[in-house]
Amino acid sequence: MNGAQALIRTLVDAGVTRCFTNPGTSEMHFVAALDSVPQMRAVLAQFEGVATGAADGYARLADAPGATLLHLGPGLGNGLANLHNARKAKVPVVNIVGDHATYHTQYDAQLQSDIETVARNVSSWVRTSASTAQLSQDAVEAVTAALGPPGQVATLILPADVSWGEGGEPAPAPQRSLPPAASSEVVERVAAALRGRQRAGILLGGRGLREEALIAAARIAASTGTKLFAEVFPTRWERGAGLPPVERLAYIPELMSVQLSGLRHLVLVDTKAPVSFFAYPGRNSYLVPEGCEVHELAAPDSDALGSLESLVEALGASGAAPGLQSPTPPDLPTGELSAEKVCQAVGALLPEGAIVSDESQTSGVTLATSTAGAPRHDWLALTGGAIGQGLPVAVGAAVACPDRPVLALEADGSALYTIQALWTMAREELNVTVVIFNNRSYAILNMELARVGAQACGPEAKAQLDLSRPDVDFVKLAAGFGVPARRVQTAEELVPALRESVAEPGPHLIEVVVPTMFTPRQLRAMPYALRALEKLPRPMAAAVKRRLYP
Ligand SMILES: Cc1ncc(C[n+]2csc(CCOP(=O)(O)OP(=O)(O)O)c2C)c(N)n1
Repeated sequence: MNGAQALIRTLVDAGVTRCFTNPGTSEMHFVAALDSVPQMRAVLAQFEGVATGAADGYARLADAPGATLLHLGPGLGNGLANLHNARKAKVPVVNIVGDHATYHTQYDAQLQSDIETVARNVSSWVRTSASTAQLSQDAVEAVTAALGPPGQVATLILPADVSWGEGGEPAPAPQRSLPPAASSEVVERVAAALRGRQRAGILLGGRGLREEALIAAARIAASTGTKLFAEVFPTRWERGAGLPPVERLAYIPELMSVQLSGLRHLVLVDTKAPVSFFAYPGRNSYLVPEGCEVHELAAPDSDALGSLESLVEALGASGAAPGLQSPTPPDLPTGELSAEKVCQAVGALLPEGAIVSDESQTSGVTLATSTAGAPRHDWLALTGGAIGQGLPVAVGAAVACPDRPVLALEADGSALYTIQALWTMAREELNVTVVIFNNRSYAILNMELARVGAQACGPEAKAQLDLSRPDVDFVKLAAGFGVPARRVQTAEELVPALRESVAEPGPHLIEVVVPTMFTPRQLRAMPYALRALEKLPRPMAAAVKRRLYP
């Protein structure tokens, strides 16, 4: 065996069976070795950001590491934004990054660069493998690091001569370590806080948003009156009819402050205390209300489910019936389409067991409500704020779950960062329905422009946030990548298009040209309205918040 063959065998034995690739010359032995280990399925992406995002999406659904094969420093660099998102998602990803042969680096040839430095920003584990004999053991360590917990990005740099060298030996699979649950002291302290009749909330993130953890949290809520919250951008949130409903924290800090106001205890499960996405002049970054005590029940490196179950026991809540979401899909919309009506149609037609990759940005603000009572589904959010994640994540999710329908809800600007993902969907015949909300604008940045207090802006500034001139034609783009597509203008066109796209195998794209959710006047008024919201008494503010962000 050469190094590459032993490496792929080792990865497969360790449970890494999907590799999203964009190779070059230095990875040719890895590519050649693929046919010798058929259990490794390689999926070609036509841009590294697609490969890295797909590895993330795969890991979210498969609960196993997604792997990538990337070409030296520039290839890894092209994939960084989605590795950043994967790091924030706390999912296991193993990057195999080819490098020049060890004796070649001294010449500083064209593709020579410091790959470890590129890798370090997103990777908790980085190593350049020094020899063919050592390579498989390095791979085992990379997988071990990626698995965590928490899941993380591990980058193994593979010099070409280490890859082609003879004498490679596969290494045995790593032992998975079981994360510890919360200690009895921590559980007792949290139980005492929740028994104390003061307003309390549990903020669930990461693995706290999976079914069993949600059921445990809902028992606690039922027996103590504690409110359940989901973090703003969940990695994988199991939700819909039959599962406990959880209120997701809002992206806009003023709305999040209203959600959290009055809490005296906030219990964290696999997440951080809430902070504002950005800093705004004169505003708090840390959003835990004053006087609220924060308790960490389960840190990301510990067992979220086990910790919640210990808390259930400590509270004597095992017999409490968890509140469950009833099936209440919205009615089908009619007439001329708006973003809100598209969200309504998605909620009305979402099939049982769907996976939703949500990068709909401003057009999707009503999705939380419109899909809350839809049949059970998984929700995958943009975890690290680096846009261009939604389509690649949908690719990875569909590779992990070929029998489940995947919906990628995409804002136009975000979709264009990694639009090549459509080609991988077509080539792999993935069951993905892409819905493009084409508002021909970076609409959210118009809102941010108003919020950061930037001075009244002129045409040059406005042009930076406008995606028209020329209008992007997503139907033609999709056709070019081999994905059947159509543009719809009315609900009567959208409804059958959605039904058919989900029912037919393979990928489909539906483009909907929608007005932006907020008019320029509403945007200008927003900072004042939000400031006024904060000055209202809590019950009134909560009522307004429910109207704005149900
Ligand atoms: C990698 C990266 N580059 C740039 C940004 C800044 N950014 C945030 S939102 C946004 C525009 C989003 O526009 P679109 O996806 O069309 O959604 P809309 O706001 O119109 O709903 C941009 C450019 C980012 N978050 N990540």
